Amino acid sequence: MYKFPENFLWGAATSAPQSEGHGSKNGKTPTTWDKWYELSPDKFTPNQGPETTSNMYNMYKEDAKLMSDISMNSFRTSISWARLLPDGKTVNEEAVTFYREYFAELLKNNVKPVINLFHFDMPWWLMEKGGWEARESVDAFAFYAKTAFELFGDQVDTWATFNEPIVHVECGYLYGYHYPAIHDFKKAIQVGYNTIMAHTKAVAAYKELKQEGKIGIILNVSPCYSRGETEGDALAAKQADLLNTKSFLDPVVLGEFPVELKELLAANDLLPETVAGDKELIAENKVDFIGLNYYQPRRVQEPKEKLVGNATDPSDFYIPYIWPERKMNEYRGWEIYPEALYDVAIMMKEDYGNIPWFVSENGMGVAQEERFMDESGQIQDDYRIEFMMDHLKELHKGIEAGSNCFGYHTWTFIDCWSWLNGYTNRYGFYRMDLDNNFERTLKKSGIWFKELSENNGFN
Ligand code: BGP
Repeated sequence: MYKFPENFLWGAATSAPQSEGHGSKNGKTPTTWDKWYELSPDKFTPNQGPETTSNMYNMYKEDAKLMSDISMNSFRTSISWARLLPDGKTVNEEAVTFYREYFAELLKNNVKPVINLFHFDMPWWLMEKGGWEARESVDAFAFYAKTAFELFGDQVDTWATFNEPIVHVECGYLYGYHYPAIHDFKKAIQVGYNTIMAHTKAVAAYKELKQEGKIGIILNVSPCYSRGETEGDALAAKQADLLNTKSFLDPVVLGEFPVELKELLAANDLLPETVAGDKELIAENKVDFIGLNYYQPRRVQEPKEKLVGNATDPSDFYIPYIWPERKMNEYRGWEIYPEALYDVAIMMKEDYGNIPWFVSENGMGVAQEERFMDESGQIQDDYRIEFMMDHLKELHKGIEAGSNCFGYHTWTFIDCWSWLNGYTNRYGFYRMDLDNNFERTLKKSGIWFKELSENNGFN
């Protein structure tokens, strides 16, 4: 029997931009996603923009009941900044009513809300001022965070500032998957730094309010595995770890950036601009907990060509490595490697002071999932049950070894919309039928998850 600690959080995660829908109504102003879809629809899956998603804006009452039906005791979503503060300053009362009723409904169904503030959805008004490149965004975010704490702090006691901040850094400023889709390593580093400062000031605002609760951040970090054949491979893994993992985990948990990261950036003329007092703020405002999203490992090897001059891309430090023994999720194209969850658990214990943490996203995306539907209309997603079991076994091993993990959230509750992929990859415990009024139908994995949560473990 794999038993988990008492009061373990069993649930699922989503985000406002991927689940609420009702995108341009009730006072919400556009985000970069709305605008980008309007300006360049060709970048997106045809006719699958961010306007409707899973329609939770209108269906949250029945959805809270569906969560309770499968014994989810917790649920993470985010607040839409552009809905709550359409111009960055004025509170939208309709948004306040919506979120208060939404959170009340969760609580009524014994589902603890874990609320995140930013899930890739930069308000357009702020993007026009430079987005995360502009220092102004740091204080704008801190104001938004403080407003949210004051408005919902009596309902929410577990807050996260950002979801996977490295994604808006890499995808927006290096790899072209998020707006503004440019390629500029120096700007990417500045965006990452400003994001950490925005996070830090939000944590400071939370602590000043002295609310009874805790605040953290959701990161997608895992140990970097190297091809491991040469000294160059080992160095590549070390640098990948510095740039992707330690660059976020160290300041938020330990209160300072790693010296080696600063040296690496300085040597390549990539150091960001800072403001006097930043260092002290980071040192004083450490998080209470960490959420870690884990889907697949990062495997790297040394670049084929040696760096000449300053780095213009992370590939000057490391390039991806395809492990010949890898097992693939053939329905999504991502590697499946549950063992990394054990390694993550040990990393949190040994390198990060055994800070409380939870798995804030883990899941298996499947394209064209209807092919697994049985005659009764239920998706027989045994592959997803196996995926969760394999990951939970590794997590359990990490907890047995003393890692301070307090929960496991899957991605996701109901099939949802995803960025450039639209509705292609399905992850939910409930199938969503876009052709039939967003009808939700329980999958086999939802039944399994109910038992898992009720037994606080599995055999
Ligand atoms: C995570 C994001 C989510 C979600 C998930 C699945 O990185 O936090 O927002 O999209 O990945 O990814 P995808 O929908 O691309 O399969």
